[in-house]
Amino acid sequence: MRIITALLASAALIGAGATAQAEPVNALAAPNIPVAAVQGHLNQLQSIANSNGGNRAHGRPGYLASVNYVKGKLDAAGFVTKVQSFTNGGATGYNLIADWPGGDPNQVVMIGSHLDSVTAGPGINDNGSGSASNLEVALQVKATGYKPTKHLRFGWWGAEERGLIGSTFYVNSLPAAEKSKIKAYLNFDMTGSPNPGYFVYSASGQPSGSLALQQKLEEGFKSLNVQTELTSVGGRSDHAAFARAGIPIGGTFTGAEGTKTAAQAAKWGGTAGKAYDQCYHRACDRIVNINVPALDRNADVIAYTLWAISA
Ligand code: DPN
Ligand code: ZN
Repeated sequence: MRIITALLASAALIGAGATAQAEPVNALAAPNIPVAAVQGHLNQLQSIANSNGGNRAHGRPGYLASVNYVKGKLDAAGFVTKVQSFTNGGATGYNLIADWPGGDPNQVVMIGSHLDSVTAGPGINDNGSGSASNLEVALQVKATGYKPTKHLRFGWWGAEERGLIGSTFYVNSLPAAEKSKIKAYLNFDMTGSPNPGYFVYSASGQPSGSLALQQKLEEGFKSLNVQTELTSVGGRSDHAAFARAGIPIGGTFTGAEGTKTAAQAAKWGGTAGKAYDQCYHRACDRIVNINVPALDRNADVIAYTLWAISA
């Protein structure tokens, strides 16, 4: 679905008699993220799990193969990538960090997702969904020739499922001066739940600056005519380490083991009384465990928000 708010806004300005000027590139609308491309990345993650014992878990070969898949796409697009290793539970884990060259190095906007699955299954919704979406958003930065004012950085975290290990390691590894350059961190963990809710992380109790991120994410859904609810994800995902460091955070979520209410089914469709994701942390978290419209809308909202806060 194409987000045209910014284009309509500029057309309205011209119509109101403002001097027509060439719009700066940065004011152009964020791209519509092609959901078929996101699904293509998910298919690759599924096949990586299939050929590596059925999962992409920390310390298992399917995890490193996942890192290498994402890294290969980013390298080919011109990102500067780094693999950061750490040890957890006697096994080596990896974070993948990708910087888009350019932008103000003192104003870093970061988006991230965990790339590991649990050992029980391939982790396609949890969290192939956020990982594949962020990957395609990154590739669209290149494809659209976007030249953000701020510096863009993407992170794919290891060992989230073992207690937010990779993201915590990354934040702790940054000197104070580097931490203070990160002006925003957006987290995408489970964005294609099969019985989806449309949740935006609540800024309440989060570092100052988080409310503006919450509102941008809400605005993105609003432009798609999708109603949202706020959710307090607390310390359940990789934004937590950034929040502890005082960095403004935000994110979206389509639900895990929680049950969809009747009111939610009325506004979002799907099945009341059933979990948002019945395959949460199970072997059945496969390609068929993805709601494609939810995946599509969230990917578009990721791009909408990233463009809006980095222009
Ligand atoms: N952190 C997620 C997991 O990997 O299991 C689940 C989750 C995401 C829960 C976001 C709440 C909010
Ligand atoms: Zn999980």
